[in-house]
Amino acid sequence: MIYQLEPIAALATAPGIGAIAVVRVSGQDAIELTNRLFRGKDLTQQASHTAHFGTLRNDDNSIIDEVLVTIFRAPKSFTKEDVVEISCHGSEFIIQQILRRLMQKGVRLAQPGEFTQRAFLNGQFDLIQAEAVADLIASDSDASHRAALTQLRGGFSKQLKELRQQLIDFVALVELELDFGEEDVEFAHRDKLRQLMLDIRRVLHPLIDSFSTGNAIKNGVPTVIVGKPNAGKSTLLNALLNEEKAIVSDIPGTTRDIIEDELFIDGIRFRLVDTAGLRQATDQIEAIGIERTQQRMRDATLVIYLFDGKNVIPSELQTAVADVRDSGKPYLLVGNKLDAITDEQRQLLETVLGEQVIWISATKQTHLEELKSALSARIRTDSAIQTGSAVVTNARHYNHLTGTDNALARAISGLDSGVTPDWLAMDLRVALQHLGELTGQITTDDLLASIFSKFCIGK
Ligand SMILES: Nc1nc2c(ncn2[C@@H]2O[C@H](COP(=O)(O)OP(=O)(O)OP(=O)(O)O)[C@@H](O)[C@H]2O)c(=O)[nH]1
Ligand SMILES: [Mg+2]
Repeated sequence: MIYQLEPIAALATAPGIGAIAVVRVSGQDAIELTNRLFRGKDLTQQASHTAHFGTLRNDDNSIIDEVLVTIFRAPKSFTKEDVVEISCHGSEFIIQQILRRLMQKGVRLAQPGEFTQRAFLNGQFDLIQAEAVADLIASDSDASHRAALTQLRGGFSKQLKELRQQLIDFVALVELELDFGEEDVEFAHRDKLRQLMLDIRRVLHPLIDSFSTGNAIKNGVPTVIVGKPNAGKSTLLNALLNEEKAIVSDIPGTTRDIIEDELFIDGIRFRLVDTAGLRQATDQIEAIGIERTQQRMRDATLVIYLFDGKNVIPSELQTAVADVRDSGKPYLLVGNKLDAITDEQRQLLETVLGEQVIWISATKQTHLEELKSALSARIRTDSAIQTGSAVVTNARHYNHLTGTDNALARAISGLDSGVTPDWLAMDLRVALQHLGELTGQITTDDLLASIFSKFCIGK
């Protein structure tokens, strides 16, 4: 069922001066109302998906602009309503005049995200896809663009919708059992139900796991540079960023606070964090700095452990590296000051450490490209990014995915311990609620308002 709501209009292109701007009108009588301002062909008589040159006029017949009007007839449009796109000259004044004239004819200004909301309500796509539209517009890196595009194309929602439908069928059977009360009947085949729940959880888990990657794609991979004082962490940060962001000196303990900036490598955004060197603090401020370093290390997705290849005690280094390894975080071991050491020293350290070291010179900027490739390789080995499969980037999705998973886990353990149908039905209903809210089959006005208000006007 397609609904045509009252006509709305907004500038669909970015505000400001441009060669062309597009004003979009959507809703009941959008074509007829636009036609009242238009001199050219009679738009109401034209086929869908056709463009027409003409002028837009004031009531006194004076010209506002020469325009190209494209018409889309319901349901073959973005909103599935009648839509008119008016391409005019990109002047602020012209755009305001056109919108003003449309208002005079009974069109109202669109709210942020209202076009997309209508598209959603008319079943153009589900909620996950609608949210992907917002992500797509906001995407500013190759990886976030790809993640949004995968979701827009249907991503994981189609599969989840199908599984939800199967689960609904089971819940109906379980609830039928409740109607029979005391009689000991079982309409819902327990083994099949169990299998279905396991299947759903199998779909959920990679999605839930992908959230940390998804979040990293969207907001940048938190990458922390740690190491002893004077290892050259700040020099490395500056070299990677190509600017003198952090203070460098030969005094150990120079950096005391967190310094952070973004770096794009192969289309992935890294959030590089320089930290205070790790050692026994000599004063209170340094102690706070070191505590912050440790916090950042816990929050990081990737750790660069940097050590000074020249001033190093091998056994100490071994212990420090073991600590990093024990933290369980993915890390890169980077040896600095390659310019100041001999090949023998380098080999000795490699033997002691027994793992791969990326050797660089931060001051001379040698092997920085190797380090960058290693960083991007570490993130790209994540299969989700590599295969372009669906990645969860949205906290709302993540919450409902985990909510579904927890409810199903409870239902399964309930099945195993032989709970009564009413308990089972309760957990299943919670799972269905989460799944429904995830794909937008269950919505509330508040939820929709909060999602679509994050869009910009004209979307
Ligand atoms: N020879 C040589 N010296 C370097 C290199 N990288 C850094 N240094 C020097 O090492 C000293 C310490 O550098 P920083 O970048 O301040 O070291 P840091 O790890 O940030 O030190 P803290 O902030 O005190 O923890 C400075 O004198 C740098 O010039 C390098 O590749 N080769
Ligand atoms: Mg420093």
